[in-house]
Amino acid sequence: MRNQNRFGTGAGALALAAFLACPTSGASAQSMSDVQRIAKERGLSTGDLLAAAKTFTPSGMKDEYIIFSSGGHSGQVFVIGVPSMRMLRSIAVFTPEPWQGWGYGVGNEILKEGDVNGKANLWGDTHHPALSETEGDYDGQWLFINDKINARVGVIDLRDFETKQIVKNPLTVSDHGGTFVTPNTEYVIEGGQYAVPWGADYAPISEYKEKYKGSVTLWKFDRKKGRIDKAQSFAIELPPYWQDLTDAGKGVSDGYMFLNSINTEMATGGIENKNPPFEAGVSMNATDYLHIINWRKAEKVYKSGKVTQIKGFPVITLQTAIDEGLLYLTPEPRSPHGVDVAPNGEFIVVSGKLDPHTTIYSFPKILGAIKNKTFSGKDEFGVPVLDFDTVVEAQVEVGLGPLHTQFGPDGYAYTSLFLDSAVARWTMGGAYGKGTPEPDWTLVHKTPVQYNVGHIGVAEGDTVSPDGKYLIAFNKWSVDRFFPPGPLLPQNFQLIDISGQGADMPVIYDMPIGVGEPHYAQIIKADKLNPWTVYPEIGWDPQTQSLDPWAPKPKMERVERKDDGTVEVYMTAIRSHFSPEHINVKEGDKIVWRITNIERAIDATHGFAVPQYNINLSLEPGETAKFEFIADRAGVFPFYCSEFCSALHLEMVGYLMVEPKE
Ligand code: K7E
Ligand code: CUA
Repeated sequence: MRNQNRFGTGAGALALAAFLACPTSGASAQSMSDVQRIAKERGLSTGDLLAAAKTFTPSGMKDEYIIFSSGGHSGQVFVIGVPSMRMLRSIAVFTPEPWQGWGYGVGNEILKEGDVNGKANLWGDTHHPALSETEGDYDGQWLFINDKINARVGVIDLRDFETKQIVKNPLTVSDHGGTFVTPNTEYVIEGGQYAVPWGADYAPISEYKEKYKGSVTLWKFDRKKGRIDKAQSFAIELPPYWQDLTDAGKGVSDGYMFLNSINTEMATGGIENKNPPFEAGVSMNATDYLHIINWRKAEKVYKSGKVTQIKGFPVITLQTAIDEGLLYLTPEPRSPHGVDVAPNGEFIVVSGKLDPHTTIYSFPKILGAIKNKTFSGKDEFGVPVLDFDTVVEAQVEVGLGPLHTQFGPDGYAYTSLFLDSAVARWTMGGAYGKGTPEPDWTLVHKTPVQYNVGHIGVAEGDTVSPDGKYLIAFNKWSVDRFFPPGPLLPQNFQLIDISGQGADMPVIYDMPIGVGEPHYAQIIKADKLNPWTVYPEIGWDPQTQSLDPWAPKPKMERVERKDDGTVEVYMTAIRSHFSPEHINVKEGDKIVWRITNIERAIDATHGFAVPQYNINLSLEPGETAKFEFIADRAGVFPFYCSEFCSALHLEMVGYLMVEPKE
């Protein structure tokens, strides 16, 4: 297995010799013979050495690309550098995370926005991150991420890589077709998944067709506020097919969006009653439906007021969507996973998991079929079905279990093959960009990966201008690739060099992910990101991204007892002390504690941890935080800085003294 990604000696070795002949670390004499000796000792091929040369990133050298990866069950987002595949940080979103203090004193209100019917749900099943776009290209400003289990969307500000908002979908219980953005981030799209009655209210499953609903929600994004504006958001009712992935049109298809579905059978399972299990029930039809939605028209319909309020949320009903001509269906190979719009927006690629082809739809042909009413019929709910042969441009046999497609800059498309455990490269030659040397619509090469690849990500590969260069296979199983840390094995991100043409696309790095199962990730050019390294001013509140007038500053440190008995603490933190250091309160007091990190040095982060009260903050340079608690336990509680900020870090401490009532 291990040898399949190796390639021979020759030109590669020469290039490598030149690369390695130049010592970078000032170490003593280094020569090619040392390289050869070590390679021999470790059993490395020339291909391995070349892969190392392409990925090894010496200390201080920065990565060219940044991955924003879903954190899977961790409910977070992972930030990883490419090509080094070094994990840079996780971003806490749906799950409390103590290093960042998320849910332990900071971010508590934002986590609370994610409560479901008043109940905390402190994990997320994150699947699809979406970077904000301007004219269909990543602009490096915002990041959105869905939580499939509870139909929630998180909003992350890429100035400080922190979560600013969580919205809970009021209509549906689970989402999968999110998050995807429209080309100018007008809307964040959140498609549902498993059909339920509105709001997940009860209705017997025997009333599935009447009471269970499909839907897609368009969350309006307000760039100025950096928040989803719920008051300008709306949803569209869809048939109770399980809508799956989504993509927004761009270029020629700007204004449209496309959604897959996986249960047009409307199977309701029940293996215990001798019904076909869901797995078989939802795969009986030869085809499912690709949903084609004119979202600009939907926006007009919503703005004109032709909506029904359901669960306090405006919904364009299925009947209105049909009457207004904003929803069409067309057959697609059954049980598809990805729907991916090519860079110029002309082609839409769908893969049915049980069909070895990718199916390529032509957007101009779709428009023509809508205009000419070239329907092959209507579905049960009266939605017009566009004739398949009229709207399909091509089908390419790529291999077994095709899932997701991404695009390169040169007319290549890439599709993950779950069953083949491979990534297929095929041509849309001449369809956009420079065009490949191979003829149109041809499978060019398959690179084996280990194992069971789900999504793939090409650098900027879902934008109007893909960079190519790198592709990452997000593999579900790692089996024998790493030391087994018990029976629960990590997932495996495999980096593939796609800068070559034809069959030249070797795997060059493996990165285990042992903290949840990431699904999708987007890969952005690092120079498009412009994060702060310290907060702009001392006393900055990251939740509002503005100066907090209440933030404690030097010489303003104090403890105040208010008339209502509330105790307010105004504290500063700097290497290597807190001020004040004694906090005396009485049992039962309500404490409002404000603390500012008054450092201006990069990386001078302080922690703030209080034992027995479940409090831990992370205070980055300039940051202020406010947290509240009832001092309901009498005693002596040494609080300390939980970040190793300085040599005297152990001395960065103080005492919270809670005097008993009597
Ligand atoms: Cu797992 Cu996009 Cu949720 Cu495919 S999805 S792998
Ligand atoms: Cu501040 Cu440790």
